[in-house]
Amino acid sequence: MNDVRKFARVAVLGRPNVGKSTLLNRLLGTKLSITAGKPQTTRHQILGVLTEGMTQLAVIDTPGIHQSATRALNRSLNRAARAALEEADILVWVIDATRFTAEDELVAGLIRDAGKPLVIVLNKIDRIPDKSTLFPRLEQLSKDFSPKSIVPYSALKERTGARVIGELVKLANPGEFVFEEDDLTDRSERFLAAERVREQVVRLLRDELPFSTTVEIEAFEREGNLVRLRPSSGSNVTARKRLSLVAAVNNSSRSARRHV
Ligand SMILES: Nc1nc2c(ncn2[C@@H]2O[C@H](COP(=O)(O)OP(=O)(O)OP(=O)(O)O)[C@@H](O)[C@H]2O)c(=O)[nH]1
Ligand SMILES: [Mg+2]
Repeated sequence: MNDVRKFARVAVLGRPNVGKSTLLNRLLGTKLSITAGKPQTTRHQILGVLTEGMTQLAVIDTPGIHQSATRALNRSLNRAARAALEEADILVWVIDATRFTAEDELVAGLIRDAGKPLVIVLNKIDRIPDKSTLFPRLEQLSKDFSPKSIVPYSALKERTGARVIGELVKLANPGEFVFEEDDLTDRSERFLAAERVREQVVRLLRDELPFSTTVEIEAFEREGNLVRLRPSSGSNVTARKRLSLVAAVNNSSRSARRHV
């Protein structure tokens, strides 16, 4: 069996802000998806490719599934998450161990209906002082959702995603690799650069930031190891806020540039 290649599409799902993108980065061992302490940071499906020996996992980070789907942007975020769920062979449901909300219930319903192999990651356990309180939670989740496994985890504190990867490798079915073994993502450097700038903008401006802010890279030039970016931001903001947004984009591009 060890010389048979395996491939699986994995969707990372959950309500906003539970740590899905932080988990994806941990699984890949590198920063691909942007993270922030603000809900709805992830705006698109972000594919990370993880090739471990004979197994390739195409792991898709998704926007948090949420209830207030009245705005067009909100609806499109939910659509992106549902599409990933439909295409996946395996589901990873990320739950924040400190809080289970009505939005978690919403995700729970979708996951139950999908009836796909499920790994539950009970994340942020570093914030639970008495770990023994987790046992009844684990038992209840196991009873309610019959997951293949539940991994109590801290995407922030643990160095690797090895335990989660181990569970996913076990669940992958035989199949040819879809990506090259050294592929990390199907996203362009330009997209990733725009995301890094948006991450800095979200982190710097937090509540001041209009919900619909986008970042575009107008110019992307390589000079040896240096990447020169000209980012711009679009959103409906007042002149005063626009000034701080422009300043944040400029600062952000400086700090994002170091990471691209
Ligand atoms: N304490 C703690 N914080 C965490 C952990 N994992 C993630 N976080 C933090 O939780 C916040 C949200 O993390 P993200 O990875 O951006 O969450 P997300 O689920 O991708 O959020 P959306 O993209 O908005 O749906 C960030 O401030 C992370 O640093 C964890 O295990 N412990
Ligand atoms: Mg995210």
